[in-house]
Amino acid sequence: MTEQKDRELYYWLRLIREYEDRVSSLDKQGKLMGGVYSGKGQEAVVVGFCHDLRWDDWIFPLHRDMGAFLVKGADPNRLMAQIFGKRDGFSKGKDSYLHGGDLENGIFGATSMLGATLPVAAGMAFKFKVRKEDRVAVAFFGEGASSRGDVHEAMNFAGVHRLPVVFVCENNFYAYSTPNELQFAVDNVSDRAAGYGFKGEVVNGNDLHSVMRTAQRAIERARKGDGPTLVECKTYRYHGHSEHDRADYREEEEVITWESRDPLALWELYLGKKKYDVDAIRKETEEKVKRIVDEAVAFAQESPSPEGPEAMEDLYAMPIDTEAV
Ligand SMILES: Cc1ncc(C[n+]2csc(CCOP(=O)(O)OP(=O)(O)O)c2C)c(N)n1
Repeated sequence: MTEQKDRELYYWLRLIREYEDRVSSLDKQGKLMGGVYSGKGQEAVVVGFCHDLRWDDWIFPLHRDMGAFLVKGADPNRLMAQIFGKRDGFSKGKDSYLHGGDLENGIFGATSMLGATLPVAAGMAFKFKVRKEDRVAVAFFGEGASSRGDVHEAMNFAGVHRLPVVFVCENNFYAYSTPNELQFAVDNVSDRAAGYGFKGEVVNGNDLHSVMRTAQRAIERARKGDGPTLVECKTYRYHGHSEHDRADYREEEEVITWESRDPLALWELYLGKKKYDVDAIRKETEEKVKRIVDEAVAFAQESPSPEGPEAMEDLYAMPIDTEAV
C-alpha cells in the first residue's frame, strides 16, 4: 500500500472515532434528537468496506454505522445537522439520525425494523443486474438482525439471481444484551451462506488489512457478475447498545481484552512498522479531524429547526404524470 493510502485510511479511522466520541458527549448533554448507537470499536469494518467503493455504488448501513456515511461521501456538516434534527440534515429535521439516508451519495437510511434494509439492498442489486450496470450494493447488518426472516429472504433471492450484493454481518457478540450463543446455533453467521449457494467468509473486523482484502474480493466478485458474498466481521462495540445502556451484562475483562485489539491502535502499529513518524501523523490527523467535527457541530447548531408545516412536505412521491411519459 502507498504511504498516501496508509495515511488516508488512518484519517478515516480517526475521523469516525472523533465524530462518534463527540456525538456521544453531545447526547449526554441532552443536545441531540433520538437515540445514539455508538459504533466506537467497529470503525475498521465500515472503512474497509466503504473506502474502495465507487460513488455510484450503494450502501445500506445499520443503526451503528455513522462512519459508513462519512467514508461513502456524506458531508460531515449535513450528517451532524441530521443528528441534531435540523433542517440541513438529510431528512430536513423530520427524523432522527437513524432513518436519514443520503440518497445523493448512495446511502440508504437505516430502519428501526432490524434487517428490513436487506431485501431493499437485494432489490437494488437486482436493478443493477437488469440494467446491466456494474454497480454493487453493500448491506450491513448485525448478528441479531441475522435471525430475522427477511434477512433469509434477501439472501436466498440474491443467491438464486446471483446478484451484485455483499452482505456484511457486523458480529459484535451482543444484540443489545443477547449473546451469540442465544442468537444462533451455527458456529458462524457466515456458515449460512452455503444454504444460499454463495461464499461465506469470516474476518477479524478489527484488523483493517483483513477487512479490506476480504471486502475487495467480495466487491470485485459482485461487480464482475459472480454473485453475492456473506462476510462476517468479528468485532466489538465499546459502548452499550445505546448511550443509556451501561452494558453490565458484559465482563470487564472481556471489554478490556477487546479494547486491547483496538482497530486504530493496530493501524498505528502498522504505520510504525513501516517506519513512519506515528506521533507526528497522530498529532496532525487529530488536529485535522477535530477541526472537521468542530465545524460540523457549529454548522448543526446554527442550522434552523424546521417549522411545523414542513412536517407535511416530502411525505409522498409525486404521482407520475402518465401524459408526459
Ligand atoms: C425486528 C426488530 N427486533 C428488535 C428490535 C429492537 N432492537 C433494536 S437494536 C437491537 C439489537 C440489534 O443487535 P444487532 O442486530 O446484533 O446489531 P448491533 O446493535 O449489535 O449492532 C434490538 C434487539 C428492532 N429494532 N427490530
